[in-house]
Amino acid sequence: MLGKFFRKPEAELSDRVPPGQHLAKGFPVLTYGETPNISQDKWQLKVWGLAKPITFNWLDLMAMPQNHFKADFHCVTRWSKLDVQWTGVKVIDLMAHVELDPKAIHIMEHCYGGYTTNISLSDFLREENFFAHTLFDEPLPYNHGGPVRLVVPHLYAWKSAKWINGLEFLDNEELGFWERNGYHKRGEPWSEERYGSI
Ligand SMILES: Nc1nc2c(c(=O)[nH]1)N[C@H]1C(S)=C(S)[C@@H](COP(=O)(O)O)O[C@H]1N2
Ligand SMILES: [Mo]
Repeated sequence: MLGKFFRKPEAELSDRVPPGQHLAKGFPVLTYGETPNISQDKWQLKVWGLAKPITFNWLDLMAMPQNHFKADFHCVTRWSKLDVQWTGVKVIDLMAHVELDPKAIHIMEHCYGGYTTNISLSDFLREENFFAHTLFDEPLPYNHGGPVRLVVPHLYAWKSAKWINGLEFLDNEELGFWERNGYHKRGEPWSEERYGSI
């Protein structure tokens, strides 16, 4: 049956939509707290902890290889959006400028506004992860994390830090904001790693 809004049959997309998820209409905004207003020329990404400290700014990011990405986006509150189109810089390309201490195996992602989320080094250093500054060919809007956010397609979207401003390299797993409040430490959507063991 074709409704006013055509949607592909679920079966056709079942290999794209993880268990317990449904497709969102549009691209919802999910933010805990205030939306920071950081202009491109004020934005900075600092690296510290078990890495040689370095700070990247907007021009540094623009000087790195730029790529287009198409990625599925899965929020643990059970909506998914397929084929989101972004432009940005691969995590591995930015990380080529970072000198890591070999003891670094975990990361705390820090953001303007105080949000944090943790990720292992191996989940972070994947080919498909990127720092996004453009969404569907428009500058990334503030509410979706502009000027720059991280996108980690293979984990639930709470790991995709908006307004990212810091990478803290660690030799142990510390918990970020949602992880301290009951979410899973890793958050892999195909195995429904939604909640942590309390
Ligand atoms: N800084 C920050 N990053 C964040 C969040 C947040 O509240 N603050 N929410 C997370 C959650 S739970 C989701 S689902 C996605 C939502 O991204 P969107 O608002 O662009 O859809 O951002 C993630 N990154
Ligand atoms: Mo989310």
